[in-house]
Amino acid sequence: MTEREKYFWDLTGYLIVRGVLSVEEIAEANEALDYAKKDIFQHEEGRGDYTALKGTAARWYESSGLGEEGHGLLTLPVPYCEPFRNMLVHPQVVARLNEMCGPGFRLDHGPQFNNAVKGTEGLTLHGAGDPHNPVVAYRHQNGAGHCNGVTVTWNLTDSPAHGGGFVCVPGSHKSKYPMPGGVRTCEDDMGTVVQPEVEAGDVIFFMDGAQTHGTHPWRNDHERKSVLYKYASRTATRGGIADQVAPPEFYWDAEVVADMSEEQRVVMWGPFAGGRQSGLHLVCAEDGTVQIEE
Ligand SMILES: O=C(O)CCC(=O)C(=O)O
Repeated sequence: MTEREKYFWDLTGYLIVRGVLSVEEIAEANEALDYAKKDIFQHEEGRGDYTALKGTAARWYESSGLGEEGHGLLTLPVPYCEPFRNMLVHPQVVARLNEMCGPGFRLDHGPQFNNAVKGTEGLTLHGAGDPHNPVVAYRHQNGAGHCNGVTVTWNLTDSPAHGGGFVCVPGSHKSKYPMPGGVRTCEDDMGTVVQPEVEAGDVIFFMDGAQTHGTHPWRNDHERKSVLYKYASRTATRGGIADQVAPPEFYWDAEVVADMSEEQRVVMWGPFAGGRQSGLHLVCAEDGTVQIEE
């Protein structure tokens, strides 16, 4: 990662690396996506009520390989899985993730295939520590930055200016104040929202969760084909099977937690960030007792 890249990444919360894939590699990946598209999930109804993001229902393909489906872009039949396995540990990604979220980074979930046709709706903006979320926050100390959650987007078709697709609010990973509603819905974005112009073969890194980001409706005649890899630093958990291994009886031997109080059990959950029980935590009440809060 060059000094210029570090500057841009730290300042804005995202980074574009141009021309990572060759014409042949782009063609191979697109062929594999055309194969995978038979399993594309099409929402029945559009999600958004917001004029600025309205469109036909979103189309995507979630493919962690760890989820209930048990399949994904990484487990497509050979040779279709190969482009996505190569992207997973591509040298251009490894070099930068070692700086961005530290040695030992790992794939937390994905890769997710974001597919859109002309008129496909957008996605409301999210992230930016709103509310503050240490699991994916950005921080820096002693000359180095660190972000627990980094998404790497491989663009396999062009996203021209004003054509929609990935958008973000540069600098929002350091914002001290809540995101105004008009920014979230893009109806009054105060000029803060940027849709980076990218070409097939370009890669976008962004601070997923730390930076405000989302999707503008797709306005291009050609399809959008983006594949998103959701990385995390070694000890951060966001998705995957973390919620399945986190319950106290699983994470510890059952007899260790068998006779514990509910409060004691709360601290015996293994680490994970999303899902049903993630909000449970302990607080000290004014009367000095320890209580459970959601
Ligand atoms: O690439 C995009 O359209 C944005 C994806 C997004 O919002 C996300 O991955 O959380």
